[in-house]
Amino acid sequence: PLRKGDVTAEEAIRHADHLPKKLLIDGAWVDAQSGKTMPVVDPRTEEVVLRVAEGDKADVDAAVAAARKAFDHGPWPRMSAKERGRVMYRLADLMERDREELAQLETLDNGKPIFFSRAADVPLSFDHLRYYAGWADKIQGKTIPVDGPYWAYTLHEPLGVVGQIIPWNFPLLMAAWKIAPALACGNTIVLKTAEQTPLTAMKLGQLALEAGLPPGVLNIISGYGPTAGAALVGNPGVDKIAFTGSTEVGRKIAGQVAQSLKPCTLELGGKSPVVVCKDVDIDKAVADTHFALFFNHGQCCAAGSRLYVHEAIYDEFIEKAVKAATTRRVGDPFGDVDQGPQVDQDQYNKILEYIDHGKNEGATLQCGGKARAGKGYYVEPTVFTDVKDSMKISREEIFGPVQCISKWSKMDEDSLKISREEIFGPVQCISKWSKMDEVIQRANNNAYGLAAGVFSNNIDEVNTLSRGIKSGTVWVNCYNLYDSAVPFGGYKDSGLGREKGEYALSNYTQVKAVYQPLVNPAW
Ligand code: TXE
Repeated sequence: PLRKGDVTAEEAIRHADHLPKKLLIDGAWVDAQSGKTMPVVDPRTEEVVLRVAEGDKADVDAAVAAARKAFDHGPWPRMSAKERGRVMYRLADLMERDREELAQLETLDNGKPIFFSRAADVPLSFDHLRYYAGWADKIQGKTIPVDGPYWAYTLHEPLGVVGQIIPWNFPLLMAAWKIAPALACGNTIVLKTAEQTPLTAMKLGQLALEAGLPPGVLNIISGYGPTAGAALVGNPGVDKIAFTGSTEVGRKIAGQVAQSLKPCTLELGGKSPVVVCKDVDIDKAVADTHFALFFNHGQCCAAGSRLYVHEAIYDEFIEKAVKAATTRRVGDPFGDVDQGPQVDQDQYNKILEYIDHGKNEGATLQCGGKARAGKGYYVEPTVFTDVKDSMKISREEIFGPVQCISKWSKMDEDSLKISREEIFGPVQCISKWSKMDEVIQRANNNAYGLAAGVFSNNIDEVNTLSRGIKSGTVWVNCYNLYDSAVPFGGYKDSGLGREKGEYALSNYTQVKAVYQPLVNPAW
């Protein structure tokens, strides 16, 4: 728990000063071959706090060569699976040991409140390492009975060198989601961090070396997308690409890797619908749906960004949702706040443009709707109501603290006497259940399909909605749970494949079938 004022940005900057600020290639921290560096901007002040190496194609090629050597000749894919697991457990322990430093670096880099870095990002990250450390010695094939005097078995072998590209919204956690399953399966890695947030991955790289990860197994490149990122995707020495980021870039990457038939997993954007039925505890539903959207300042791919509230509770719900938004404490993320600045100028501008669209398209602005005066990328918590599905703010990912609420209604099946009471005669009552279908249709009438929320105390509604909505995750009467053991990924334009849980192991292994005679024919 946060003790107000118990940490300052200066302390975090001191931690950052001790980071290598270089590229991790083949177990050593090196400058970019070009000698170039790039700025790390503090989103609270818009000022450059330090500079880190800016890797590009030459550095990516060197990192891929190091990862190739580590895979083809190094101990990592060859050591006992238990030992691989032990190294990963050690890394998790070291992350836990340095959890406070990691949390401060994350808040400095990204702008998220220190409370959330401490309570969510960092512990979820080392939990992820531990979860997959446990899998390392449980990745196994099958024995298969076959026709004739033979038997067959399968080996689940690592893919080789994997290229992983991550975004800035959960920098350490996204690094953990990517590297943990890949390491457990025996692959070697080139990880490209987001240009906005390179710091916690540098600390992670230091800890990986301290944990005994052999050189070249985890290489980390800070750099920009069109240079370093594109070079990684295009490098023929990379056997698989895993990407988290925008749908636009994901599509580009999918096109590029299709040519080389490289496997690829993509975790992309979202516009997740949340359906609130009329029988809910309104206060709890308001609190949960507020968290669904405003968590991490709306910078969540799974943010509950289209809220459909039943007409019977719409007015009361809005009144309470607006109160929740207006009482949100926005300010310096090293203080006791709920919301810090957005990550950078681009995101800040993008969100403000969407807010203008909302106003111009006729949604009702209930609160917020502008930037906070002064320095820093702060955006006021904003609530739009009467949002129509055709509006841009309802169709596209805003990725900011902008809640969009619309009304839906379910035909009240119980309203007619013949429907409520026992007739006990030859009278068949057929009613149209169209409104529930309608809200499902509205929820699905969007290009994305990452996550969804359902708030209801009626089991039929819960089942109908959670099966009807096309998304990779459905949270029922809760939101934003991310257990390491549970798969996560998207339908439709939200991506390809699943991360987390047992499912992610198949992203980092390939299956080899081996046939053998049952008896030696020479006998
Ligand atoms: O994403 P990009 P941006 C969404 C969100 C956000 C929007 C833009 O809506 O507002 O995307 O954010 C690397 N080849 N999400 O511009 O560009 C880049 O360096 C290879 C949702 O930050 O996709 C970074 O490491 N890599 C999302 C990563 O891709 C390239 C999280 C993400 O950057 C590349 C972030 C290229 N040509 C944004 N171009 C989520 N799913 O959680 C960029 N990159």
